Amino acid sequence: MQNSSRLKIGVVCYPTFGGSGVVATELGKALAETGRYCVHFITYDQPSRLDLLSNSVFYHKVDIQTYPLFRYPPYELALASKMVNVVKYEKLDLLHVHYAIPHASAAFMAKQILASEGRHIPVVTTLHGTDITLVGKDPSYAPVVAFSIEQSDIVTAVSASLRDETYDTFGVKKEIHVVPNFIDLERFKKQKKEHFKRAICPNGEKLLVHTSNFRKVKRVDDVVAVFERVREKIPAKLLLVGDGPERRRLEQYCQEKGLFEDVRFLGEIEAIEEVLSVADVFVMPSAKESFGLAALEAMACEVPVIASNTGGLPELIEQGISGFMSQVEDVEDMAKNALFILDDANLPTFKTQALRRAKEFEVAHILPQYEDLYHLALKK
Ligand code: GMT
Repeated sequence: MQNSSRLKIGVVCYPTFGGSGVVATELGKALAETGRYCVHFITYDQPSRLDLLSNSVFYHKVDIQTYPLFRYPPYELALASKMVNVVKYEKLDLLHVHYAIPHASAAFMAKQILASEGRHIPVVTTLHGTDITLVGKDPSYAPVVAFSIEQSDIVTAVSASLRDETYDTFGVKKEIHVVPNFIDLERFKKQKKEHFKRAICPNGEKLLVHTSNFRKVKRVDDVVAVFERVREKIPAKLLLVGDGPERRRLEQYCQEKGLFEDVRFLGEIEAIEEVLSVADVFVMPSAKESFGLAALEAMACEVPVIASNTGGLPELIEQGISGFMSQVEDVEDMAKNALFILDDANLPTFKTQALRRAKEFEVAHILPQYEDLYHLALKK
């Protein structure tokens, strides 16, 4: 298909490691791969998973001018100006912004500026979680978040739980479409990594894995608490992947508790599927989780999940089938369930079920849902 006949989508997201940026980047890449879209990423840095630029994937950097007068450089204004510029010069058909703060409000401003010049640009906003459940509901942002949700042409949320929380928190009337997170099963699949497994678990220990950005909401302490209880009963190791504010304190805790032989902190890893390929159980005890993309990535690599019963996790994990969920903080129950899964008599079935469930979220099933919504937005 000629570039001129492809739909041109501007994608705005946070480029850092983190669920919303990953979803936005993978969605953009998948859209471009269909041959029906040109995708223009508009961000302050090249998104971490945007490794491939082609004649249908482009990256536009938001330039932020600082000035000694500014204590806080006005990023939202720079972003809105960049959106205006890219829409005009790349002749975009639609903007898809991921994360309400500040992307949806910047998109509103860009839309108004373009309208004043006689150019209409529909805006699709995807809500991911922390933009609503943690940061967005704070009174210092809430009126702007509510307004920009109402003003978007189409709004999506990554789970029914997040949709309902958005209605409850902001009282918005706008229809919110649920489009769950998705997975590329070509990339996320169990790989043969026996040598890696032997290096970590030389005596056939069971391997628990957690990946996150180590923010408080992830409750990484509970991961370690679950692991300690599991290790009391069976030989086990724990891999903690990622980095963030809680990491240093936890590393210290593991040193003090003499856990350092069995708990390894791997930091940020690009090829996360290689680590997941050797895992037996994935642990996600978050206080809040609007969907739980990291759990889906684990399941696609045949890893059952021990999680908290919060947010959108019950929409992903089937209790007692592809994993188990417990009340937030209930590390005793999580450890009991982990031991049940790790029993050799149960583990193979849980692994099979985790993969079966993950297949329901394959990108090929979810992409058309976004495409239908784009076409709806274009009619507005
Ligand atoms: O929680 C994270 O690790 C990052 C966070 C974000 O804001 O990027 O992820 C949120 O969006 C993901 C993609 O839609 C969801 O899978 C995560 O569940 C969600 N995180 C929370 O709700 C805490």
